[in-house]
Amino acid sequence: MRGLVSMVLAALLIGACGGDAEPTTTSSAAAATTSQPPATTTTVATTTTTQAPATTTTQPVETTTTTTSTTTTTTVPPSVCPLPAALPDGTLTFAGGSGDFDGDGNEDALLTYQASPDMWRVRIVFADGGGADAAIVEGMDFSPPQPIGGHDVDGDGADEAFLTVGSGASTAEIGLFDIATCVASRITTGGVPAIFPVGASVGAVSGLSCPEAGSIHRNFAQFVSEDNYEGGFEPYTLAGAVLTPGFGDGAGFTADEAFALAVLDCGSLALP
Ligand SMILES: [Ca+2]
Ligand SMILES: [Ca+2]
Repeated sequence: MRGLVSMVLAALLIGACGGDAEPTTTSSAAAATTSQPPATTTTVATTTTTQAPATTTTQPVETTTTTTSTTTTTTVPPSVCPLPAALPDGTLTFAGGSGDFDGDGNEDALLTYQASPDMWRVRIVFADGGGADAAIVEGMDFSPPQPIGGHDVDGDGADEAFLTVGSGASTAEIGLFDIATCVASRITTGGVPAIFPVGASVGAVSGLSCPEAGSIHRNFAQFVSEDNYEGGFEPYTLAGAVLTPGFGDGAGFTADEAFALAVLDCGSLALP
């Protein structure tokens, strides 16, 4: 009996072990097959999307290069005033004045010349070629007009032209020209050409000063008694080619103070 029971137990044990071994082999084979396909699909998708944006960024750069080349073409034509006719040989000419009359930063030449026995003219020759030319109304031949130079009276960046337009016994008379768009115009006040005498005689003293940008002062003093002069200044404001007088002030001067007024005091300008 005991021998039969142990034989049955042994047979049962062998049967149990053989049944357990088979399921293990099937589950490992199935897991390996499912993990492979997803890995292949994701790699293809990523490579296709990164290439498309790269192509779109290259095109706008090419369009900007075309616009820059068009801007360079506009700087080529310069605006130059026509150069007045050359002066005939032997023309009586006074040269030596200069200033920046068109405000381009370059010194231009200022000269006066006798156009006919009773007519003098002023000429500006710009540094970049071209010029402006105008008649001097005084036109006297015994005291020829002479160039002084340029000073920016109204502070617009371009000099006004100063020249002598005549002379008294002991004074020089100064006239001014405004130069705008290739044209020189005599600066006027009260509808007539402005004239500023500079000098001193025994009884009277007069001068011209440019104390600040935008104004010009006529200074004057008259003899009253020994070492006693009375005078003052009259300010003018320049707009275009017109000087408008403002409110001046009076003062008493000693003889030394009065004679110190008898100068041209506008920047670096000096009487010829
Ligand atoms: Ca100039
Ligand atoms: Ca000016």
